Amino acid sequence: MNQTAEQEWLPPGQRETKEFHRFGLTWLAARYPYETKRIAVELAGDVAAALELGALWDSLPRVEQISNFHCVTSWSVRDLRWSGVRFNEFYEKVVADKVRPEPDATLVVFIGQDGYRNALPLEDLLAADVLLADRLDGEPLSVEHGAPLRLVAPAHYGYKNVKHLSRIEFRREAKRHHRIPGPIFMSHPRGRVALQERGRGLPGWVYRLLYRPLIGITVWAFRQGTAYHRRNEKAEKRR
Ligand SMILES: Nc1nc2c(c(=O)[nH]1)N[C@H]1C(S)=C(S)[C@@H](COP(=O)(O)O)O[C@H]1N2
Ligand SMILES: [Mo]
Repeated sequence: MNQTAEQEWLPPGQRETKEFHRFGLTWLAARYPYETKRIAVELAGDVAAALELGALWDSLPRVEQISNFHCVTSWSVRDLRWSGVRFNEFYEKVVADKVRPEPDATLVVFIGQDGYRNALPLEDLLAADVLLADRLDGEPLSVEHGAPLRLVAPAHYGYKNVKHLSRIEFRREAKRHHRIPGPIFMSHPRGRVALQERGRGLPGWVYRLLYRPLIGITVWAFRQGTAYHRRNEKAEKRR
C-alpha cells in the first residue's frame, strides 16, 4: 500500500483527528476533579512507607516531550507538547528510594479524582517516553486534559493515561487491582497501541468496530459535562 507521510505515524486501525477533545467513559462525563491546582498524590499499596507526593514534586527534574495520543475508540491526535517528570525518574528518586515497594509489587494502579482507574505493569512505565505531566502546550493542564497531574504513556491507549491523579498504588499482581469503572473486557492488562491491545477477550478490530460509532456521542457528552461544570464554577464564584 502506498502510504502518505500524513498516514505513516498512525498506528494500526487509527484515524487522525485535529482537535484534542476531552474524552473517556461516557458515564464519567459529568464528574470533575475537586482539586485542580495543587498536586497531591498518595503513593501507597504493597510498600514499606506510604507517602504523599506534594512538595517533593518540585524537586524532580523536568522534561518536555512531543508525542502522539491514541484513543482506543480509534481517534489519534498528533504532536502534543507535554511537560512534567519522566516516570522512571520519579520511580527511582521517590518510589524506590522512599516508598520502597515490595520486590514483587510490579503492578502500578493509577487512580483519578473522578473515580477513574487503570493499571499498568511497572516494566511498561519505565520506558523513556512515559511521563507524569502537569503541563500541555506550555500551560498548566486544563481541567479537560487532566489537571493537576496525569499519566502520559504514548505507546499505550488513551484509557491507560489516567487524568486528575490522586493516588498511585504499587501492587502485587491480583485480579482486583485490574478493576476499572466499567466492564473489564474494555481494559487490556497492557493496552499497547502497536499491538492493538484494545481490550481483553476479543480481537482488537472488534473493539474498533464497536467503539467507532460512539465517538461523536462521547465527545458531545463530555462537552455537556464541561459546560455544566463551568456553570457551577461561575455560580460558586458569585456566592
Ligand atoms: N481520570 C480520568 N482519566 C482518564 C479518563 C477519565 O474518564 N477519567 N478517560 C481516559 C480515556 S478513555 C481517554 S481517551 C483519555 C482522554 O484524554 P483527554 O480527555 O485529555 O482527551 O483519558 C483517559 N484518562
Ligand atoms: Mo479512550
